[in-house]
Amino acid sequence: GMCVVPTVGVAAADDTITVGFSQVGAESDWRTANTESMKSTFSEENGYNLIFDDAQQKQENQLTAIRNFIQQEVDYIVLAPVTETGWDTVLQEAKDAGIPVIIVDRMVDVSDDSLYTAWVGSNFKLEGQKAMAWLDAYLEAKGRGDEEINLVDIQGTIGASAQIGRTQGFDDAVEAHDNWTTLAQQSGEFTQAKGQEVMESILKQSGDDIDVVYCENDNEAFGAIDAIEAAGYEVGGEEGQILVMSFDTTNAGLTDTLSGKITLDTECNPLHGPRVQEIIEKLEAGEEVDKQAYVDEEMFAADDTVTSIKVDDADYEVTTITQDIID
Ligand code: GYE
Repeated sequence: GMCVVPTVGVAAADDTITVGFSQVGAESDWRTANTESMKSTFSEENGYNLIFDDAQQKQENQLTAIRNFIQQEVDYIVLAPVTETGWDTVLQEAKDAGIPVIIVDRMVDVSDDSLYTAWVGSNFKLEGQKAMAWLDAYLEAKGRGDEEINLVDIQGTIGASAQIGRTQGFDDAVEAHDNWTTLAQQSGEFTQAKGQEVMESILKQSGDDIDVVYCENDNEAFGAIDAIEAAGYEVGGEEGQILVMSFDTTNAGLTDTLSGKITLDTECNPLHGPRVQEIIEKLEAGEEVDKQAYVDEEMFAADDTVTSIKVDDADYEVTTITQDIID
């Protein structure tokens, strides 16, 4: 057979690019997948030295991490910001040190957008709009378009782009329907434990009245479903059941969609490692990069009641979940 000549595995020390990555935390399955994507992309074999910092959902920890990266004179700083505001000072420090900053996943809200080089992530408001357009079409198709519908919003971490956009999509849709009412709107911090706790207290107050629970991520949905079932209610898309909607399309989320516990799961793609790598490679080559780039995302429903929806005149397909999509 052929003799395969091994390529040299490790780049020369001088060529290694050092990346400091300030990660939000480990609050959700989405986050775990995102961390894995970043770690496997910025590996030694790929010519990188990754300094990874988990901020445990605290902005102050992220500020400390970024200042450490500056001290260590990393080549690039990558920031997944927990919330949008409060970054001006530390990003100015990075800029003064001449270190490019790439924002990933959630957004920063800064007065001067030269404080970061590029951002890549999801259009969270569009995710929310798509989900609520699906709900409208779904209830219509079930003959419930004129019924009084009571909704609960379990929000993400308050002030995070993913929360701001998804809550906006929810609020706008409720506002646009005279027969839709928000019964409760509270943060579940994007975690299963908090999602369950918040749902338990809402069920105690108004369990019998709830038609729809809009969870701003899958882990909150897992907690909410546990709480709903423990209180003796059924989850699902039929009248008399509590319809659960979610975001992220994690493996476990799609599994719950397949079983019908989640009626709609809207995708949020966590695999940003290669996208950030592409930005860094372009910058290394002296090429221009997009200031902001959105990722395309799909929607997965438990059944085929609704197969497409419209937001702002654009059409979006809704895929009916099957086992092979999860595999
Ligand atoms: O939806 C959630 C995670 O910012 C898109 O953060 C991310 C969100 C994601 O905790 O599961």
